[in-house]
Amino acid sequence: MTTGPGGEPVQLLTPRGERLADARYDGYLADVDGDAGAEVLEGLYEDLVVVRRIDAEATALQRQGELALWPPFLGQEAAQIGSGRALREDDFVFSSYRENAVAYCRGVDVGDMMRVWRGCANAGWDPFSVNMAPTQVIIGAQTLHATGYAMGIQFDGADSAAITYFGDGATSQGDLNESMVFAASFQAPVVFFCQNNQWAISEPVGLQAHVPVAHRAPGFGIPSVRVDGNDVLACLAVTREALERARSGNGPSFIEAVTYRMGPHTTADDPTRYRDANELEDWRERDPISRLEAHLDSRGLLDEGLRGRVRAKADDVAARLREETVHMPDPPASAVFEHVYTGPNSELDRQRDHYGLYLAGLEAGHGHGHAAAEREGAQ
Ligand SMILES: Cc1ncc(C[n+]2csc(CCOP(=O)(O)OP(=O)(O)O)c2C)c(N)n1
Ligand SMILES: [Mg+2]
Repeated sequence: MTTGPGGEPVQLLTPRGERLADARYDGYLADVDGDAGAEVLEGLYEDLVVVRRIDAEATALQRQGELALWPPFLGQEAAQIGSGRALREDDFVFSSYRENAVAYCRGVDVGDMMRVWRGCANAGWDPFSVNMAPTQVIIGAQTLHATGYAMGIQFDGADSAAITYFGDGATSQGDLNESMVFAASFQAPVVFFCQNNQWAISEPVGLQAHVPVAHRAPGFGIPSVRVDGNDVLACLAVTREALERARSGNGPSFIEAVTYRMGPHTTADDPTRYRDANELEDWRERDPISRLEAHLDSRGLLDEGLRGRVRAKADDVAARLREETVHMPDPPASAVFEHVYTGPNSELDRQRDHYGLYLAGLEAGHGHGHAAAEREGAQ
């Protein structure tokens, strides 16, 4: 397992914005340290601010009744932007529900991002137009899909890679452990990216992992690294290294990005019931955006021009997100029966007919749609 010099997570930007030299990872930040570095840093800053705004707007839309649910990623922006911006267009992402900032990096339209959370679609975007699979809610399942896809890349003889995102809680799932066995056995070009945000709903990570979760991967024969997940440059560098390993035929890698979920698990959760407010304050001091701002400032780059440009972009994206969400047409109720199986299925047909009768009963104004459907069903 790779860590920083004192055994702590790899850090290239301190919370005060100082850039730390690193013999191993500086080579992966040649663009950041080079002549066009200012542009790269400003791009990362814009991304962080824009995705935080997407998250805030979606949270507000849920509170206003326009979304059914939203899983905030507040505090996890650097882990997602750093890794997301390390990817190539032909790589493929398999994420959980929380990686909407990665979806932004892939070019997912912000309206499409909201489709599932408004209850309008099972998958919000076309996975093949952005090379990112639909949102996965079954904890850890996407890691199997990523490993299978990576084995496909090998069969094709291509040099792209798969990356899978999951949480600390997912590391206890069989699916992830099985994925790591396969990935190691076949040296599949897959990157396992764990966002350790310290909590699996109300369960603290310490309960299920008495040692850092990154310790587990070497037992499978997979090299791992623990990185400061609130440091966008460190996340970018370690993901670039892992992708390079995958592309050059050297197999899978495991990244544990140590970060913190500043908000609730989802908008249906109240974290004040199970966690200490002091913990939140401690992590606020490690905020990923303030850290990059401090660094930009130290390089004389954080002027009103940059702030204004970034704010205008965030305003524009948020306005588009809201506009597209509130005008999203409701699908017909019968759409829930579509795409369940690839072919006809008699049980599904029976349920569809039953539901049709129920709706017809309601429309006829009996107010007993269910009873009418039951009677029909019994005949
Ligand atoms: C197989 C499975 N078991 C349980 C759940 C319920 N569940 C939803 S989110 C969650 C916690 C996941 O925590 P973690 O992996 O740390 O991801 P995070 O939500 O913190 O990003 C659980 C147990 C589920 N969705 N799928
Ligand atoms: Mg978690």
